[in-house]
Amino acid sequence: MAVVAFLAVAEFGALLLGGAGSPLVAVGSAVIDLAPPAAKDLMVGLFGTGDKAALFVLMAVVTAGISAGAGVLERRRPPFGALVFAVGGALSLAAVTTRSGSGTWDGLPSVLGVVAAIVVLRLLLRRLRRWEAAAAVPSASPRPAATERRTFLVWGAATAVAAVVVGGASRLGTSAMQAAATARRAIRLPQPATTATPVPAGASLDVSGITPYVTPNADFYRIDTALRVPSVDPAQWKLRIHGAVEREVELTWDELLALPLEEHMATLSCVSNEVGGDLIGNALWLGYPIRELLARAGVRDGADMVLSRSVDGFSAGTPLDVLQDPDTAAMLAVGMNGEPLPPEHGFPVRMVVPGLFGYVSATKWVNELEVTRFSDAQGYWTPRGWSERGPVKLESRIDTPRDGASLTAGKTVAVAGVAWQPHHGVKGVQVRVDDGEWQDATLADSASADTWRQWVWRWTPTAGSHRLQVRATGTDGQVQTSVERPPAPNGATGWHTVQVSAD
Ligand SMILES: Nc1nc2c(c(=O)[nH]1)N[C@H]1C(S)=C(S)[C@@H](COP(=O)(O)O)O[C@H]1N2
Ligand SMILES: [Mo]
Repeated sequence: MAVVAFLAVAEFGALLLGGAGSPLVAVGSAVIDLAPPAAKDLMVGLFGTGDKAALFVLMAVVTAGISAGAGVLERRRPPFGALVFAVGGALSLAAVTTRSGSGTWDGLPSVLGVVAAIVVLRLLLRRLRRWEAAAAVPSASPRPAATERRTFLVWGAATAVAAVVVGGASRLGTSAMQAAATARRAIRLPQPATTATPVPAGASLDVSGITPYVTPNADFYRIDTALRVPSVDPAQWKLRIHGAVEREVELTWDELLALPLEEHMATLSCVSNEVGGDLIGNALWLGYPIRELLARAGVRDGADMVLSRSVDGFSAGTPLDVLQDPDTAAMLAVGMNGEPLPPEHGFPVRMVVPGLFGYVSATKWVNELEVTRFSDAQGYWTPRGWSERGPVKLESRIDTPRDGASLTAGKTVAVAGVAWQPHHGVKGVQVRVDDGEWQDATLADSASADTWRQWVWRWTPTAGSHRLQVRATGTDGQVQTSVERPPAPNGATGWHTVQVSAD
């Protein structure tokens, strides 16, 4: 058994040795691309924004298991164990070379990795056989069994350590990542030509445990299919606008920054957000209106969608009318809360479209806008079981007290949270206890109808266990539905409910 475990570590390490870590990243990405929506939902649901780490752990366990199996197989029936690695290598090669933006040499690590794995496997098995022979028939070996065993274990440990060190070092970073990081630090964003409405003092309620009105960048949720954050050097960045246009437009980073930029505060949320979930955040964006760029290109009749693409192959299909609407601040954003976009939020340039879920609008690391039609093209998630269109739904959330909280009977507490329907805005929030009458909460101010609003309702619980529920009303009079729906295919609905007790 120790032998099996040993082979597992050594072989897994040998696979890692395959250079820039690309086999793992590519296979993981292929898994993400091929996975059914239910699987994606499950991973995001179970692990939230830690879904990528979980995927890697899962892959490591599966790889270790297969490697151990291959070791045993190679021992019993060579060369079938080696063949397992060859097949694994071929799959990895396929995953790497079919990723968008892959170059000619990107397959090399997979090939080298497999060769390394097979060499290590053979070497270790030879050592293992010598040990076994020495143990079975002492005279068959020039050295005693204990020495052979030690040699085998030392070889095993040495290859494992070497593999982990090489694999780890090669994952630390490539020159492209360094270039993008250096460029980001050097950037001084221009002053906006049009500044956002200042955040009113009344937008933030003084309630402990409530979500802050503006989400700090470090706390902003991150959702994307990129296992490795794409590193884009702004000096190399270009946006191409093409498709059903009068003239193709190309825009460089310097040209974009020289345009009159606008600032706008908007809440961004993910279609995968569960009722009560935290895949939503509010930020001050700095960027240039997409409608101006579309006007520059001259949209031809018949188009109804813009397919935006990112450097890593993700795409989103956004309704053309939303992007052209002069009252919607759909922008090509370069700044987030006064800083250049953080790498994981799309540096150097992303889209932000108030009122639409991220998967149909918020393309990060964007480099292409194709003017087209919904009947001719699809965004990344549409063939994977998500709706073609994704307007954000009217929702509200209780931030405090938390589900399961123990309160003191007779002591007044703040029941508080946020409510949103970006682009329309929320005009009322109500709370009820144990299916009683709906009670009006106090709404905080907001900087625009594109952001969420905080709300609070003071409550003095009686002894016992209680159920708190919240619902919001939109500025259009729509009342948040009680119908419970899952995130797929176009966003969860239902009332957020928390259970608390008081004594
Ligand atoms: N390139 C790229 N952009 C993307 C995605 C992606 O997978 N790749 N995911 C989208 C989704 S589903 C959401 S909800 C938002 C999330 O943006 P954030 O990570 O900055 O919060 O980005 C959108 N833009
Ligand atoms: Mo999303």
